[in-house]
Amino acid sequence: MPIPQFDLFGEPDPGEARVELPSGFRYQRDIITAAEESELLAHIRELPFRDFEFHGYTGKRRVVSFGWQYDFSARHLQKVDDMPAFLRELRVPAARFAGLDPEALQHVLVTEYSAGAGIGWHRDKNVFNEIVGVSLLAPCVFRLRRSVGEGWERVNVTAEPRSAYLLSGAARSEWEHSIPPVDALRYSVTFRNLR
Ligand SMILES: O=C(O)CCC(=O)C(=O)O
Repeated sequence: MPIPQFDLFGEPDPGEARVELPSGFRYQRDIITAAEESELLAHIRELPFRDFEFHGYTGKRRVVSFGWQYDFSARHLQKVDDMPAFLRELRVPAARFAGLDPEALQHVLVTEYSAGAGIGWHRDKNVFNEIVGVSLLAPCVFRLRRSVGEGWERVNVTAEPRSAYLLSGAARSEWEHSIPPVDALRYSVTFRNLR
């Protein structure tokens, strides 16, 4: 069965069923300018990334956290270095888009996806509440699915560079998300608040 591709800006084809985004999912293009993206990338490239490790498995992506970090081996949150100023600045438009207080977004994860890297199906850990993700550089397919009867209901959204998405409500608690391998370097900056 074809997966609904959510075209956020185009006109629906005549006779085509309108695709419903999961409740609690929001998306907005261009929450920062191209100049701001370039400035951010200059800082991001200097961050102390390490390979993502999950129960002994090393993923293809590299990550760094600030504020708090989820330790997948110990299965708990630990306090880590405070967010650098450039991430606190990005948190302001990200929080405004999501209708949240910037100060409430106490954790940030910066992820580097080299060409060929992606992320498998998952829901974020329950220690976190809402998630606001900002995408930089290459676009990716942001896939969402939830279990319905014997199968899955699926929606795909293109996460464009400089855009933001919000996962809250059912999109956060009922739906899983994943990103298939990207074609070229992409970074995401995901802000989360703690439950
Ligand atoms: O890269 C993204 O936008 C999604 C990241 C994600 O799903 C995660 O780190 O759990």
